[in-house]
Amino acid sequence: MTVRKNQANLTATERKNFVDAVIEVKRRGVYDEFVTLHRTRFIQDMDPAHIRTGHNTPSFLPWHRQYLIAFERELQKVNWSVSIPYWDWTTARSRTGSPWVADLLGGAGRDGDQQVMDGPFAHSTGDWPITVQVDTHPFLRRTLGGTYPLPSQSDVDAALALPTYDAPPWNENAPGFRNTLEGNQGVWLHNQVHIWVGGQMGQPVSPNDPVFWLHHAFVDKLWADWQRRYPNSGYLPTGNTPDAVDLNETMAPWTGVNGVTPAQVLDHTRYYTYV
Ligand SMILES: [Cu+2]
Repeated sequence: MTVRKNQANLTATERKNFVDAVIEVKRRGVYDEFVTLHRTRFIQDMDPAHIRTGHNTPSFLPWHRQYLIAFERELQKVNWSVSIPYWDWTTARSRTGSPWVADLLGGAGRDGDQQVMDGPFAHSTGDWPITVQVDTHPFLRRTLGGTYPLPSQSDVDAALALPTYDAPPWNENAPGFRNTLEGNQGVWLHNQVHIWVGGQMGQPVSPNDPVFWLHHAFVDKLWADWQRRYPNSGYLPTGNTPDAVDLNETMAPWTGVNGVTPAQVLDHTRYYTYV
């Protein structure tokens, strides 16, 4: 059984195993397929010609849950004991503490070009060339900080207090839990964390930074917390919604016979648990 842990509680061995597995998935060429998938999805989600399935839409949470499950499977092909840790940014708020340490993700980028200079994903290691990108920089970039701080526990509590999953118009203007957690309503939550990390994390190619997985694992955990708090509030919409993925509709790119619907991933304990 896969158990996802708070990154702050990983042992030195667990940190090393996670980092080694991420680098091996990159070496196999599979990591960059995940980056490309996210970029393609993100760009299509901004295009009115496509039904959104990953961003600014109800399936934001189940889409990313499935995306993390698929990535975690790749890590476990390398080392069965590895899972995706989560970064609780309501408590781990320092620019220099874990996960921004040399034996996990490395730290902030340097002044000027924002290049990450330490840790396993520094360009100088040779293990982390950025090939799926929006600019010409071949190195991982981060700022860690900026105009606005990381979201706080009270920001999270305000989102968790909303008992309705989502509502019309099912987009970035919708009231409800999903859009508030995504960070389009009121305080920026999930979106603000992308902006705070900066560099590639602020772009459609955000999975280039391995912190993407730790951030989205925490967002996924918050959804799981919300699901436990409101057992009678299910995923919405449930049917006949032309501009959104309904409960039993597949989410691109997981379509066809082996497609994945929101309904199939609502119970995360079929795949992993959080401690
Ligand atoms: Cu995200």
